[in-house]
Amino acid sequence: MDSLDFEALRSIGLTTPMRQQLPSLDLDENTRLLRVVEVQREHLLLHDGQAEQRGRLATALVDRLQQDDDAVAVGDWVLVRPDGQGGGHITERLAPLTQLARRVNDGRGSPRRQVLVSNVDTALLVMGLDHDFNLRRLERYLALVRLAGVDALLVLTKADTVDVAQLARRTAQARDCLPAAMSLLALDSRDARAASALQPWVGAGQTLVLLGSSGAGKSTLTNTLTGLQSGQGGQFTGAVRADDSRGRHTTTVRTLRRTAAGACIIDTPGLRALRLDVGDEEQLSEVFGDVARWAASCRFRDCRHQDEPGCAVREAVPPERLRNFQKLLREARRDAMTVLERREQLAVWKARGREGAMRAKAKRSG
Ligand SMILES: Nc1nc2c(ncn2[C@@H]2O[C@H](COP(=O)(O)OP(=O)(O)OP(=O)(O)O)[C@@H](O)[C@H]2O)c(=O)[nH]1
Ligand SMILES: [Mg+2]
Ligand SMILES: [Zn+2]
Repeated sequence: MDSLDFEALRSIGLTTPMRQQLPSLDLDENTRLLRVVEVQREHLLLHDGQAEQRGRLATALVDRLQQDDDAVAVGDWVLVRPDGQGGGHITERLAPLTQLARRVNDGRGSPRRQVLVSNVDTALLVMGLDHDFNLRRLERYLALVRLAGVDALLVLTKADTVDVAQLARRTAQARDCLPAAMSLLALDSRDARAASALQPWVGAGQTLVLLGSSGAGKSTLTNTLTGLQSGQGGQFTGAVRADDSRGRHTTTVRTLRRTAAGACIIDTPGLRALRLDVGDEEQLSEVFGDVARWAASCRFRDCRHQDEPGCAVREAVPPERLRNFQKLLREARRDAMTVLERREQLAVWKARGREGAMRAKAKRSG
């Protein structure tokens, strides 16, 4: 491991807590540490801060992670051994410091956890000030980052397409949805000045992810930050539909790139559906601070703010916001149940397997 070039690795986002995991791992002089910059169907693209190479995941690693509903994602750090053909064999994944994940249906009716990205310092929630503007969706994204413990910032794009009054109105509406400490910017993603506005979050070695619906301007902003043009080494961007500002899902894979200022930025495809991963009431209450505050004034301590008399929350919180809170809460809890149940089920199967093996052994020796 002495052969690792830590300065180069830092330039692709290696942090001290991540580096501290290295001594506890099984390493030899052939092992390399690389960051996953893109996940493709057949292989992964990996980077060490100097050059890109391909790698394939060891089946044992995939299986082991799958047992915990986990998977290697863009932003992860992996240990790689040369495969003798210019590529690498990925044998280990370092424990991620953060993971953004959602629930997706696996086609057989049961929800599965899908890891979107790993090891990001900041999430940029990107939303257009045009028809893309949607506070309920924003609340959903806020819940996503809160559940993952990732700091976030709201970036309202297409500020150039709305008049001053609309800009002020929508900015204020968005502000009301955000936790007090969260920052908000309104900008034109195509404008080079967007890069200076984002300067506090795009320092060297920082990792950011862009999240938001298709057409919001994520790839446009990525290009402004990397200084690359669409198609000329930069991300492809695509026009939105005129009637509803919807994008056409131009970006199809998550890709990590470096910005001109030395940060790592992960551009993602617009999510068609964002179902929350496991969460609890306390985490969601941080996103809906007003609900938690008013709840203290409800007549009943266990008020669900549904039809109870003397409910202060129903009095104070806009009904569509309250409905969204309750919906997100149900979603996060329901999935928490299924994960727990699945874990228990797995433990039972394992125990049965062990008992069976023991009985077979006893039979053989008896
Ligand atoms: N006027 C204006 N146009 C913008 C702005 N941001 C993005 N656009 C345009 O909006 C369209 C969609 O932008 P993209 O960057 O491709 O959107 P995206 O979020 O990457 O979309 P997907 O890859 O489909 O998820 C493009 O035509 C951009 O030029 C902005 O701030 N102002
Ligand atoms: Mg895109
Ligand atoms: Zn209440």
